Amino acid sequence: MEKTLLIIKPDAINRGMMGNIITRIEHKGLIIAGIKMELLKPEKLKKHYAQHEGKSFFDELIKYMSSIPSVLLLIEGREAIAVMRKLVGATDGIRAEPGTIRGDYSLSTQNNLIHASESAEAAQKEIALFFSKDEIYKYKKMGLEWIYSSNENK
Ligand code: FUP
Repeated sequence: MEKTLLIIKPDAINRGMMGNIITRIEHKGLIIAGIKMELLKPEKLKKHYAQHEGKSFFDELIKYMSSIPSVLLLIEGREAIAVMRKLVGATDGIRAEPGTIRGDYSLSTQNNLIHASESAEAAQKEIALFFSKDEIYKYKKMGLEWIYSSNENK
């Protein structure tokens, strides 16, 4: 099973979307292996968004992301990284497909509600940045036999 890192961002918290977003993830059948609220510090955010350092939107992005707490999720499932990227949709809410989280609820590139790791390498780095070992739970979730076939579950 693959793991991916999600951030429910400050705009989603302020707009009361936290529950809705978590419900979509649960209804898809993904497992929540870690969940916490954290006021993300600029230093940590600068590491997370290092690839965007120097771009015109960078300072504003760090300011917005550190303005109020976010909710961090560690999600597990078959091809969880690709599945979550699809559920999240394109970066700009205006271009994101209807049915995706951003496509349904965002009209912005910055205020786009949620982050999901873009690759296995990014997921590994981001999980290590945001979760300590004792915040990650391994448990047998009931009902997985209804989510996956017996082949897929192996
Ligand atoms: P995504 O992987 O879809 O979250 O998008 P990116 O990694 O390209 O961008 C990360 C974040 O930077 C976005 F979620 C919002 C912010 N951003 C802007 O504010 N303006 C831009 O033009 C591009 C990205």
